[in-house]
Amino acid sequence: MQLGFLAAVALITPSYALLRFGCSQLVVQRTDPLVNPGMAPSPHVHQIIGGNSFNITMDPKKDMPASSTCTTCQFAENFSNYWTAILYFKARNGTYKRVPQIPNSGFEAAKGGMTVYYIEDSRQQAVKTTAFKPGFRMIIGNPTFTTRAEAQRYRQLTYTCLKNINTRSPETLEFPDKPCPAGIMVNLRFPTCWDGVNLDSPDHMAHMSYPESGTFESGGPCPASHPVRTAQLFFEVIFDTKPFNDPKLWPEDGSQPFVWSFGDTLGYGNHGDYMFGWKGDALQRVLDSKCYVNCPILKTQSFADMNKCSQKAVVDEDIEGWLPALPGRSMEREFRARGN
Ligand SMILES: *[C@@H]1O[C@H](CO)[C@@H](O)[C@H](O)[C@H]1NC(C)=O
Ligand SMILES: *[C@@H]1O[C@H](CO)[C@@H](O)[C@H](O)[C@H]1NC(C)=O
Ligand SMILES: CC(=O)N[C@H]1CO[C@H](CO)[C@@H](O)[C@@H]1O
Repeated sequence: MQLGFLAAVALITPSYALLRFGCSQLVVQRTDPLVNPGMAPSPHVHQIIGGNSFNITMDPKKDMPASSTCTTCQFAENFSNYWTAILYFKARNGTYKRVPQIPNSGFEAAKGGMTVYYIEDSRQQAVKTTAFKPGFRMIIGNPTFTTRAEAQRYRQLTYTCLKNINTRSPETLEFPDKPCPAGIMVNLRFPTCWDGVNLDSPDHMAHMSYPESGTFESGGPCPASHPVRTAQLFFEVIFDTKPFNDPKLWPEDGSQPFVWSFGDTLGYGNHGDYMFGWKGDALQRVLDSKCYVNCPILKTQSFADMNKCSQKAVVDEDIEGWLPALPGRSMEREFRARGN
């Protein structure tokens, strides 16, 4: 969705809620309190955004928002955490370099990070959109996936090859196979049907479901097992691949040179994590008030204040230099297409 498009429709005041806000990077390191609680380093590098109470262990029974003192997101004082893996460029000589991140159009002054959306279904107005509850968390995607068929199980985890910062299509399930003039945007849309009971589940996914038929966008109904309709959580993450676009830097075998921090050179292991941190019923009130892009009931902070909020990495290792192997991985464990 383009900012120009949003700005144009904002004038006609739609009757559904859509929050869109930029978040700077909080910390980039090998931790993952959902999949590997207590582990530092965890198996692969993540970039984390949001409230600064983020920690290697996060007890859902504790009120995490209350212990944050700042957030890297534009809407101040609401302290959810959001994270994804990061991308590396693999040089012909076998070394890896972290691909820098750039903010979205409209959020140019933010420090890397990502754009976060909470989108209410625009078609089924008769069905109430329920906000996530304190203690709620979820994951979408699976870093062990190596085939297209596997990737298709989690719809809507995609890549956009940016011709310019506003390019929004086409979306592909695998990494773009040609240099992208303005970078690669990673799109992560989370499922929108909740079982209404569990704030989490052993795989961090089973308490959520995609619509029974169709998609969220087409107004597909939620299945009986997961009857509660939530807002669609959606991340856009832009990796600045421009410094690596010279064909002379690309692999001689014609493959593309980018690799996720967990060793995936195809893109099928794309995944994202969410830990709800809105205070009390703040998100429900936002949805009920049909806030559209701008949300006067929320306090907005400046880019300078967002950028100021950061955390010192607890894992002390080089993730930025030209590295002989991906942090936490040996080169042998990097995987390529099965049967390719
Ligand atoms: C993380 O948790 C540890 C142990 O409870 C605590 O000492 C530390 O202050 C926490 N860090 C942050 C940023 O809250
Ligand atoms: C490997 O290649 C990169 C990119 O061409 C270069 O910057 C780096 O210095 C090289 N490293 C070694 C050890 O040759
Ligand atoms: C800490 C906190 O909850 N901050 C704000 C989050 O957003 C709501 C708006 O819905 C505010 O009322 C809170 O003060």
